[in-house]
Amino acid sequence: MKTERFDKKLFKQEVLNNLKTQFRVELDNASQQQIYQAVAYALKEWIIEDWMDTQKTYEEKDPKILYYMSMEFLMGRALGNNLINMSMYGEVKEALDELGVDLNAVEDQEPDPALGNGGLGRLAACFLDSLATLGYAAYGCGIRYQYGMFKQKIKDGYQIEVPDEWLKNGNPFELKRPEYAKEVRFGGNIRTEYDEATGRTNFIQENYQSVMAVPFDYPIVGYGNHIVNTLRIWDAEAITDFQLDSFDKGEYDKAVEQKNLAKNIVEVLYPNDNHYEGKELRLKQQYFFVSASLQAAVAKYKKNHDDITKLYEKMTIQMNDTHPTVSVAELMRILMDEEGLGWDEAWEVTTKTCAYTNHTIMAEALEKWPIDLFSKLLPRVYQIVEEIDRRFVNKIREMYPGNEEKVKKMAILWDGQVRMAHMAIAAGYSVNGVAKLHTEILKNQELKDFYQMMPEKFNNKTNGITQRRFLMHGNPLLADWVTKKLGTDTWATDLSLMSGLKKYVDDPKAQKEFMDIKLQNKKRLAKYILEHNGVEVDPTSIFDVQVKRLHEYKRQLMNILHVMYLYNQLKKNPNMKFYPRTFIFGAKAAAGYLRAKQTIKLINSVADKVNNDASIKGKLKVVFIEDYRVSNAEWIFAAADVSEQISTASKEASGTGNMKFMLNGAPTLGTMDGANVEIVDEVGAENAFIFGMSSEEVINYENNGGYHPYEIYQNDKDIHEVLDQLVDGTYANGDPELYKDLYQSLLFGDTGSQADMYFILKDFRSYAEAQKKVEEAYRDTKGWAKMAMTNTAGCGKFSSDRTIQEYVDDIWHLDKIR
Ligand code: 26W
Repeated sequence: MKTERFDKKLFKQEVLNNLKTQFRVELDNASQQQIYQAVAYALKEWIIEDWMDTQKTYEEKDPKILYYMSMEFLMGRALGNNLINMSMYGEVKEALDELGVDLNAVEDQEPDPALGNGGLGRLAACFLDSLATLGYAAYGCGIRYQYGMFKQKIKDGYQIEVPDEWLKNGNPFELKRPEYAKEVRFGGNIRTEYDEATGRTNFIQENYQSVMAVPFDYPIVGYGNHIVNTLRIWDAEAITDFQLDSFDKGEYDKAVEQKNLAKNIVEVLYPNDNHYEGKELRLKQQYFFVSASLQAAVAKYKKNHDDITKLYEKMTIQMNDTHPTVSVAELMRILMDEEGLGWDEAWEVTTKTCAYTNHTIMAEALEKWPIDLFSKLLPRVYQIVEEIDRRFVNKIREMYPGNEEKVKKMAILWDGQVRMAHMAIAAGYSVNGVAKLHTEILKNQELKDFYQMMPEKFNNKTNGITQRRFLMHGNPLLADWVTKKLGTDTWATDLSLMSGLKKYVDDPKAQKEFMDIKLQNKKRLAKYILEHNGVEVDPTSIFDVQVKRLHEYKRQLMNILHVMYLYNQLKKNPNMKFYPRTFIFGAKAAAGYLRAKQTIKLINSVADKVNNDASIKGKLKVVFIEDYRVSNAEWIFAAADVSEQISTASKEASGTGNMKFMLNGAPTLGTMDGANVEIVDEVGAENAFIFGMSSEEVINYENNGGYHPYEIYQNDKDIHEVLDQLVDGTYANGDPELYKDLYQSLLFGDTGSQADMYFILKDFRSYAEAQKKVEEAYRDTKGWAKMAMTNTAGCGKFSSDRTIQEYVDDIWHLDKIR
């Protein structure tokens, strides 16, 4: 079907054909959704050819394969991205224009595949894009959740969670692969049996329940290279070799249980970000996709190789945070129980195969499974964990004789829990953080003991983002401008070329062009906001944006308190010097995270009041964008003037939104946290607005105490006023209770937690000052243009292509395919 060159006539024909064969409609009476499906299926025909060729090449060349194991892949829409990566976007747009169809409207019909929460899931998606683009053989391995990240509705200012039925209309891009289905077993007991013939002990799982894991493959299209990799996500089906109407009660119960297990296991993505809840179903999900993926990977290896002890030469496993770290024990199980290796051999293979990435230092994010639960659900795997722990503890004692403190701090099994990170570090051949500062904190604080014991394992891989989605697709005007200025479009695969823009930062004509594009993008977003929020915003005001998951450490609360402070000033002094400002928020709160939800309500209440107060003449607007997700994020980044990256220093491992803003020409207003530090390294402190405590200062307070927010409240009358407004009904229709918890948390803390744990009051003044500097800088039109352009020009380092190349060079050692 595919011709080397795009054939417009053929493409149009296919779209029309698909409408007929799929829906029995002509173009004229097809719905937008039907047209989307028809276009996507037409595109798939082109992709399939490359997909098959790629897989054939892999078969022939036998490269080492990466398995990127992740509970989350926050992919975002595929249609536009695939068109861009296949260099077909313009031509398909033209073809559709000729049919009287608007490609943008068609793209808008695709549900956002949102099989992820936030940073970690979106990073996985960017990595897949870069792996295919750079020509490395890789599988993403995950779960095909029936419901992805919930859709957020705002009602009366409150967040309402609505199920995300992303598969409702089917998914044109996916391919079911029942031929690769794998059985996954849970529970029961382990019977040991001595095998005279082999002289080995066999471990036999009995009375277990099982599900069939059935993979669905998604094409991951590389940019401009005809390479198509695979995201393999697993669905669950019941194994019922008995009848549901069986008269045998035991069989009947079991059949029903297994049906329920299959249904429940892939039902929904846990919407928690950075917060662990010891839910049994979550552990089931983890083992389910890990076991299926590893069984498939080992089977694939064995098809072409005889020596299982050389497995690590042909595959490597990257564990995306602790969520898939049961991989370590499961690989041991497969190697020993199914492939017949002894412990030492299996351990050697496993420890040369598995590597671990840490994405957070938040204590509440650490996964520690109760031993009870773990051992009941995964009896054989647990035996293996026990043995891994026993040997690891021996090693600790060997290295630190008599130092039981070390054992307590580092053992895998401790205090009735399985500490997943400890197992990953003990077994992994690489342990990496996701930004320089984060890795240093891991080495010197959080994982200090492990670092001292095994320093060779630790390394940093600063995160990155794909410029294909976040510039080419999200900001086509700027993308074209960059190409014109650089005289080449090869920045698409080599973002370091952006530094070539530096020579234009003082050029008045280039400055004007750049800021005109920003204005166009702000108008596009203003239109979206009007349509979705009913709020009119001024595209010439400063668009000051904070979009990310809602979490206390990210300090959206500090941002909105500062807005309240500005509003107080404006009210008292309506003629004060004030550059019009639009504060834009977008954030989902985990469904059970009350304080986060109160913060959303507060933002919306402030928005309500401020936006409707005629006395401030529209100088200040606040917008909460409903249902922040990958698709609207692309527009938001493109339209931002200011990038709010204001986490308490040391808490944000890296951040990746910060890089997307930078790419799109928005300077960072932030703390010296995560990758902000490296952004400042690249652009220079004069092209960012940095404020607040350093990570050392924060950690010092945390370790030694001495922080008293109440004193700040007493001594700073502006802060005092703002905090009092939380409990005097100003933003709560007179209800003093509504924000009482927020107020209390800042001044008094609650049981078990410090007051103002994230140092909002401590950093407030320096934040307000930095905000003042933003305003001054923005008044200087030329200076601002220069600063914005310097950010775009300086973003080269933050391509996920660079990140992936570093993983390949230092950790994975993959073979490049051409
Ligand atoms: C078990 C609950 C849970 C769920 C998600 C714990 C932890 C997570 C993730 C690790 C949270 C996450 O997305 N972390 C983010 O990872 C990004 C990619 O490395 C970083 O840029 C962010 O700073 C980090 O918060």
